[in-house]
Amino acid sequence: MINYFYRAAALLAGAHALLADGPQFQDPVRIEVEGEPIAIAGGYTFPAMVDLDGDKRLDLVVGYYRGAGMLFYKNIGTSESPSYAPARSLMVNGEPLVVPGVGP
Ligand SMILES: [Ca+2]
Repeated sequence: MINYFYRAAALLAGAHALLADGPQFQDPVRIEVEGEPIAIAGGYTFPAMVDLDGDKRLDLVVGYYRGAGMLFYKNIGTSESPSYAPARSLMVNGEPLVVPGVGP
């Protein structure tokens, strides 16, 4: 029992050290397009940064729950200082992409 206690204490101490040295985040900022914060009506959004068009600048891709679609915001700035074009729906064979199994 005592050995278990010491092991648990060592694990907690290790977890505390990981938290102290873990990732450091800046304050959140609103991402804007043409001077207005992005607002997506689909709810439960799932943003990701990816170079979707292969121009070596990270774009913003946002999936959303209601409608199960995905929006593409092309980065027209740089990866270090991004600026985004208005959203376009991701399309498949001329139709808006819909993620199966997502949505109400
Ligand atoms: Ca890109």
